[in-house]
Amino acid sequence: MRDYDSAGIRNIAVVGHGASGKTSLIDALCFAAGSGKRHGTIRDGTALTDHLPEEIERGYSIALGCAYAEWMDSKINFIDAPGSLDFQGDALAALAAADGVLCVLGATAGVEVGTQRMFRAAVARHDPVLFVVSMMDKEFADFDRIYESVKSRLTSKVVPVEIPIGEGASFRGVINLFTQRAYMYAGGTKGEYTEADVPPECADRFAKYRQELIEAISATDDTLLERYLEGVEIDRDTALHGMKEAMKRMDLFPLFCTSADSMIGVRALLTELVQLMPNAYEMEEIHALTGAEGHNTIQLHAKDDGPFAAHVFKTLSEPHVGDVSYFRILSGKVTSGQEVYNATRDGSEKLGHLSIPCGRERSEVAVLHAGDIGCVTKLRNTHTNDTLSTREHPIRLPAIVFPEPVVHFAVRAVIRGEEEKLQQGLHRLHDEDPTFEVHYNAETHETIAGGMGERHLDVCMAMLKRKFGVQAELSKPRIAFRETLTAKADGQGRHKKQSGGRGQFGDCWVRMSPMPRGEGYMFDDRIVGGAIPSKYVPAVDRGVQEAAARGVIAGFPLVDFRVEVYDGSTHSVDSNEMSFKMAGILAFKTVAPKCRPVILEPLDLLEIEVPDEFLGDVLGDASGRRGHILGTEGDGQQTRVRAVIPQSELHLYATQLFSITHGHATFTRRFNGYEQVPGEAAGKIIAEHAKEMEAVDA
Ligand SMILES: Nc1nc2c(ncn2[C@@H]2O[C@H](COP(=O)(O)OP(=O)(O)OP(=O)(O)O)[C@@H](O)[C@H]2O)c(=O)[nH]1
Ligand SMILES: [Mg+2]
Repeated sequence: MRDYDSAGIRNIAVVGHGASGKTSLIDALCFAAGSGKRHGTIRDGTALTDHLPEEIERGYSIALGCAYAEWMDSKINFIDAPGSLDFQGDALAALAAADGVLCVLGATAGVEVGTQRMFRAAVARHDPVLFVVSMMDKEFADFDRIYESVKSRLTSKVVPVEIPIGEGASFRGVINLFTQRAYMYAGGTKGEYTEADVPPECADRFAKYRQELIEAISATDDTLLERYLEGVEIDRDTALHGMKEAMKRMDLFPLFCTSADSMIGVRALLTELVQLMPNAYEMEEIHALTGAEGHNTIQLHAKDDGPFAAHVFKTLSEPHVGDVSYFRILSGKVTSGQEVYNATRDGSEKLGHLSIPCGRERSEVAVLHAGDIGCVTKLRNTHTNDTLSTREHPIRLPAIVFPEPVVHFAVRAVIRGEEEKLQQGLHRLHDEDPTFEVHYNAETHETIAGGMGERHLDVCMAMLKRKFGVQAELSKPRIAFRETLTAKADGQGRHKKQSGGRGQFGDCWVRMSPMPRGEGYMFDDRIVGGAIPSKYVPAVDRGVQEAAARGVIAGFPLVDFRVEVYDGSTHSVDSNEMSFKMAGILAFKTVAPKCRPVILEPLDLLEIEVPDEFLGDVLGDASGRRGHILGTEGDGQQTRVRAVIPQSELHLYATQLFSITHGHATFTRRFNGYEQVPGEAAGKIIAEHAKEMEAVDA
C-alpha cells in the first residue's frame, strides 16, 4: 500500500435506511478496486464490513465498519453505517469520521425513514451528499421513480449524473451524463465494462437528463449560467468542477445507479467519488476544523506539518486482541510506535502496530498522514470520543453527541456468582457503544441497561456472551413507586416489655403530616419538660425512618412527610435507645395508616417529534398511557409534543411509537418527578406488588 497524504484521501460515510444495500455496495466497490479479496455477500456472511458474528448471523450491520479502495491515485475510506435506528449511534460516529456522504437508496424501496434521518443528519453537518440507487438488477427496479421520490421527499436539489441502461434483469450498463458515453457491463467478475456510444434506444432519455444536469449546474453559478443562456457548450471538466463546487455548498446532490450483486456501475461510482467528493484537505473549506488547546480554540489543518490530533470515533473489543480503537487524523501525521497524549484523559499512549482497517483485516503501516483513518490495539485508557494528540499540543476535539437510550430493561446474570463478570462486561460494552448505558437503581435494587431499542439490547446481550462469557437475561424493570401521606393525624407508640430481668420501655406521641412533593422527610422535636429524655429522641426518629422505608400500603418507601414528636414518657431503669426506636416504629404503624396514605409514581417528560399525519395516533396512544399532554408545537409538517407519562406505562414505548408511526417519530425522555397514582391504577399496582412479594418469599 502506498502512502497517501490528505489531498489523496476521501473519507466517505455510507448511509441509508436498513437493507438499502450499503454493506453490499462497499464490498463491491472494494472488490472492484482490489482491496477486497473476493466478492462477498450478505447471504453467505462474507461481506467485507459485516464481519462480527452477530452481523453474520442476523444479516444486517450492527457496528460501523471501515474499508478502503485505492482508485485513481486516491485512497477512498468507506465507513459503513448501520441503517437500523437501533444502531444509530454508530451511524452518527460514521458521519463524524467522514467528509462526504454516500446515501444509498434501494432500487425498489427508494426513500425510507432511515434515508430521511441520515440525509438530514448529513445536511446538518454541511456534508456533501452523493445519492446512489443500488440493486438496479432487482425485479421492479425503477430509477425514475426513485429519483422522483428523492426530489419530493428529500431535496429538490437532486440531479442524476448517471442513468441506467435497462432495469431489473435487463440492467446492463450506465450512461454518464458528463462524459456522454455508455459503459456496458462486459461480463467479468470485477465490474469490467466496455465504453460505447449512447445506445439509440436511450437517446431521448439521455438528452432529457443531460439537459436537466447542465441546467442544474449552470443555475448554481452566474458565469456558467451566462454561458448556458448564450448557448455555449459546457465541457465535461467545467461541468464536473461546477458540480463539485455546488456539492460543497449543498446546492446540488448528484444521483447515480449501481448493482452490487452484478457489479454494474461500480467502477464508475468509484471514479465519481474521487472526482466529486472533496478530499480530506479541501474539507476544511467546509468544516472549519477546530479543537481546544487548553482554553483556546484553535484551527486545525489537514496537513502533515500541523500538530498531531486524531479523534477516536469507535472502539471495538475483539476476543484475544482487546480493544481496537479507530481514529480519524484531523491534523499532523503519526508513525507506528509513536508515543501520543490523550488530552481528554491526561495520559500517555503508545501507538503500537499502527494499522489501517479493511473489514476484519488490519494491515500495519509505518506512518499515517493527516486526513486518514487508522486503528491501533491495546491502548491503556482511551475511549470513544477521546482525542489523541501530543504533550506539546494537547488538543481536544469536539465530541460526537450520541443519542440517549430510550428503552430500558433490568439485567441480571443467569448463573449465580457471575455478577461481577456481568458488571465488567456491561461497562466494556458501554465503552464500545455509548448508546448502551448501564446504571444501578438503588431503590429497586436492579441493574438497568438502556439502549436504542429491543433489538439493540438483544444484540448487546449476545455480544456479552460471546466476548465476555457471561449469559445475562433481561426483564421489565421494576418501577420505583413511593408512598406518601395526604392528611394529618396523631397517636401513640408505646413499647413495653417488663417480664423478669431488665425491661424495655419507650413511649412517644407523634403527629404526622404531608409535605410538598420533593421535600423529603422532616423530624421535629417538640418535647417539653423532658417527657422523653433528649438523648432518646433521635432513636424515635430512627424508628420512624426505618418503618417509613417499608411503607404503609404496598411496601414502597414513604416520602414527603413530617413527624413531630410532642409527648411521651420514660422509665428510669428500663428505658434505652432501642426501646425508643421501637416506640418510633410503633407510632409510625399506628399513625401513618390514619393519614390517608397514597401511592406515588415516577413520571417522565417526553418530547416526541412526529409528522402531522401520525399526530392523532400518537396523542391517542399517550392518553391511553395515562399521559398528560403539556403542549404541542408544529410547523405544518412536524409537531413536537410534550407529554408527561407515568414510567409504569412506558416500558417499550420506543417499539410502540416506531410501529404506530412507521419509524417516523423520535422522542427523548427524562425523569420529571413523582405524582399520586389515581385510585384504579393504584389498586392494580398494590395487587401486582403483593404478587411479586409472594413470588420473592416462595
Ligand atoms: N438483487 C440485489 N440484492 C442486493 C444488492 N445489494 C444488496 N442486496 C441484498 O439486499 C439485502 C440488504 O443488503 P445490505 O448490503 O445488508 O444492506 P445494508 O444497507 O447494509 O443494510 P443494514 O446494514 O441493515 O443497514 C441483502 O439481502 C443483500 O443481499 C444488489 O445489488 N442486488
Ligand atoms: Mg449494512
